Amino acid sequence: MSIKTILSSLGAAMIAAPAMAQGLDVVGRPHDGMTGFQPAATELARDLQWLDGMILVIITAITLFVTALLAFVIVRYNQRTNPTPKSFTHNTPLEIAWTVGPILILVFIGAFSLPVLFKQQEIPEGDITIKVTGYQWYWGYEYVGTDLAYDSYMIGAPATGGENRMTPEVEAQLVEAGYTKEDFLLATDTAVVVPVGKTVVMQVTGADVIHSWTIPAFGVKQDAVPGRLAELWFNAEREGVYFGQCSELCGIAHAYMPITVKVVSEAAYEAWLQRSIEDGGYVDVREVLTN
Ligand SMILES: [Cu+2]
Repeated sequence: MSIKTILSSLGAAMIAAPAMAQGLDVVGRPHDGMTGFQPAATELARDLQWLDGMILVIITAITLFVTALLAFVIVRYNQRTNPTPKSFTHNTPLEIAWTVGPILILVFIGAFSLPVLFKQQEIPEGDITIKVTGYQWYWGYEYVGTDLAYDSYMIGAPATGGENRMTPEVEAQLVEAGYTKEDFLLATDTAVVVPVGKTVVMQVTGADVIHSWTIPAFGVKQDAVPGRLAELWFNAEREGVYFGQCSELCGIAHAYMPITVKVVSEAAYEAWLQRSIEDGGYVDVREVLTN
């Protein structure tokens, strides 16, 4: 094969690469300089984002009310305008009002927040159960009921030949895996693969110290405590790539154990699971998406 042929086929491969880069949109990820929530990809996330908005309205109203009261008192009852203040100490109707008022507000908030909390914490029957174990500093996944188990390291972590920092080699690995340079600190070598529209139960535990598994766009977060098996659940409504990060300070490389979840069609999931079980380990999900 001539140099020219090699070069042209390399070029063709590079042009083809972005098209099949992921086969999936990156939906759930943080963006520089932004605040607020990632797009909600589950009912749970929608619920808690709505709750956040509702409580923000209440907090804003209370803050404005208290600020207005303060301003009124400063203007109306300063030493100049009110040289001889009254000297009473109690006002029963007022005290009842400022006790009952907050109680009513808290009961109102509780009436909306408790159902959301229960929905998160009452774990439904899962279509798929995945056990996740936090290690210093990576995640291990087991597809319960199958032999499939694999670890998941950040691309650029020592286990993938990196040094937890951005280098040209790490950038090349990211691109190879279908990500971009901007996905450094988020993208992992393997991913949790789940089907869209199915109830997934994650059993969460830790092997050494406490870690915490989260996907913000799913509205889920659960401490991974050694010796305990906690559970969370989600039902992702949209195919795509979702990122999370270990959320319990767990040692020196805590910042370098992110989480990647790939939500794919049911058919792609079945094909991926089958291939991975046959191969005895994680198969890149792009192989079943592009075929
Ligand atoms: Cu951690």
